[in-house]
Amino acid sequence: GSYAEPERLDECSPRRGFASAHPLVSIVMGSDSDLPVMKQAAVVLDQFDVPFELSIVSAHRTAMRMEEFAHAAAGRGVKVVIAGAGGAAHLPGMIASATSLPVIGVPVKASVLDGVDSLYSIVQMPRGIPCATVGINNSTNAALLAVRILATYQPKLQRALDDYAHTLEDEVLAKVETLEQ
Ligand code: RP5
Repeated sequence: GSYAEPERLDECSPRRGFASAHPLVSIVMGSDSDLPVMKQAAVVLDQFDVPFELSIVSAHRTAMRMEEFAHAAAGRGVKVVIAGAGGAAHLPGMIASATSLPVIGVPVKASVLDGVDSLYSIVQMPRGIPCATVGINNSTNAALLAVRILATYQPKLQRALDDYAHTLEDEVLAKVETLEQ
């Protein structure tokens, strides 16, 4: 498609690569410097077998591309957008203003302000334009939230999320057991 990934992204490609023909989730980020944080979302979606795409869309440096991306996303079959950005992190909110799809913003720790600037930029949306916000650098939770949204109409994802929750629980209980021995 027109949002093919730049070459450098290939280096940390998870199992199936970054560009599904029919992505349900679109992961975008303001710069390839966000990739070390945002690739974790790709890994999680891959684990849940959710088709996704991943690319760079900058609100400031590629404003027209961002508009085009946001307007076209729903028509291409995308159900959820995950947008990561750092600093003056306008990307998630601006995408949310140009699509009615759910948008999940990931504040990336990118500047001397330690990501608090990114968090505030994403979380403080004006009334009427919602943008879900996860913790600083927590693209794992963005992906899991996207899976939860898709699970509202895909029962197999609901079951996979239940299994995932049990795995987390088992991991903690195993640690408790080790401590108590
Ligand atoms: C934002 O500015 C990006 O999302 C990135 O987090 C930050 C720095 O970008 P680079 O200058 O490294 O490209 O737009």
